[in-house]
Amino acid sequence: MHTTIRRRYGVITLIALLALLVTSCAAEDPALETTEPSEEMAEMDEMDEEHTEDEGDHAEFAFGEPADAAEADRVIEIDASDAFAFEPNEISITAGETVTFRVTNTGAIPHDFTLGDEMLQDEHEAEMAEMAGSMEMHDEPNVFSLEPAETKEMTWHFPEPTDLLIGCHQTGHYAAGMKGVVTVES
Ligand SMILES: [Cu+2]
Repeated sequence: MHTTIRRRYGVITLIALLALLVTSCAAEDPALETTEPSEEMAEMDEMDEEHTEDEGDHAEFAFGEPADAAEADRVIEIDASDAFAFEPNEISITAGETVTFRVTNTGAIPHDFTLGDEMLQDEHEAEMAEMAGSMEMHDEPNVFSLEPAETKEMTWHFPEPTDLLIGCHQTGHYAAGMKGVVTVES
């Protein structure tokens, strides 16, 4: 008798506990639904932004870093022309220098200017080929596009000797030789 009652009490207590648990969970549920997913999404948005920013500044470039124009030791004027060429197309920089590239599109068609090592240029060429015509390229710290007659500047700090290239990745331009050699010497 005693054991049956005890067991019954036990079962009732268990059911009561379960009910309590379910209700409290249910009470928390709406809160979970309303706050957490949006917080998660906000975090994901932030991560996306950070990710884009990372891709943007390439936070660690292997060849120095973007710098303020005011920090430039000198300005190098470069013309980008419809002859699919940069002029000059050989640039010499001393390690430690901060340089502003002032690039002018002297042509009648759009050009762009990408600073990077050969691997970066090749990657960018592939990216541009992939999205040709589908979307407009946006400027990055080491990349900008130039409408006809437009001039833009890029200031870069070069801490170490390295071999770099400048390139235009409008469809067919790079392959046609629209590139230049940037040598950072010790
Ligand atoms: Cu070009």
